[in-house]
Amino acid sequence: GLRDELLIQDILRLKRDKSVYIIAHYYQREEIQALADFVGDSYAMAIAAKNSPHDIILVAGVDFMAETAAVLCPDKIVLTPEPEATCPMASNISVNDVLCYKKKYPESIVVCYVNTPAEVKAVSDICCTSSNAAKILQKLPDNAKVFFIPDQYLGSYLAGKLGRHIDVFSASCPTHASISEEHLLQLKEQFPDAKVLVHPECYPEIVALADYVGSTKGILDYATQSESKIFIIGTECGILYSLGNNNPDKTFILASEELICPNMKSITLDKVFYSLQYLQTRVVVPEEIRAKAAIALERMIEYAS
Ligand code: CIZ
Ligand code: SF4
Repeated sequence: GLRDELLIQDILRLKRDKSVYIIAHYYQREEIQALADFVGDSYAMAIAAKNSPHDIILVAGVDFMAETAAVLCPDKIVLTPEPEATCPMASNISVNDVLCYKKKYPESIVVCYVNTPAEVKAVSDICCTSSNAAKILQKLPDNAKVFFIPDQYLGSYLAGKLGRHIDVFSASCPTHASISEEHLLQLKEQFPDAKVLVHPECYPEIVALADYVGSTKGILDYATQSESKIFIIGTECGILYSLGNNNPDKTFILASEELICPNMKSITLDKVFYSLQYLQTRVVVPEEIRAKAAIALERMIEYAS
């Protein structure tokens, strides 16, 4: 409505006046993605933060994304419009979980999904995102004992795909868990021409029904390159904005009506406005943790490129 229009104008003015670079995730609300300087997955967001043209970065995403920017850019000011936008999967793993495993298997390699707190990255060997996990795992020695944290479904999907044993932690994403096999089968029957594109955070029985399994970026690229005109999408609904923008002639159907991440959606225009107005809330990672987490993240960037 009109109020949003005015708010967007105010945000764009503040962003320009204060030279703030806004980075948003594909799962953000449409209006937030529309006003961002950069939209991407968490890997691309990390690179964008490193290459930010401004010294103040506002991260529209959940806490681990803002922390990642703070870890990689110690000389920049990183803001979050909503410090309580957390990720339940990331919050489910602790430093102690990793240290216990390491104690048992000191020679193991701990691969942490980007969905982890900075202090967990700090005790991990290498970080990965869903767009580069397979590539990174393939570069590890064949005989290495690998502990993949925290997403059990992404971990076991990768183990199957790469044909290697991987120990996995037992957390998962409640949003991606909303897709039921029964409903997906119904949709496939209703739309027989549709290609099914799903995120590896989904349950294995959902992944098994997919034509393509991949990250948000992977899903976007697949949809754009595909000859097909209709797709069933198994990831958070925010992706529909970029899918639709890039493919105005194609139809996208969500695999569940509950593919809404409440934490991602807790970032609103109002909160972005206040964040820019008061340059709050600043995300600070204690230097001792930051320096160690940076090693895992920089290693990811090196191995993924
Ligand atoms: O890595 C990310 O950005 C997430 C959370 C999902 C994806 O597949 O891109
Ligand atoms: Fe975490 Fe799932 Fe939300 Fe992604 S969609 S931020 S994994 S809860």
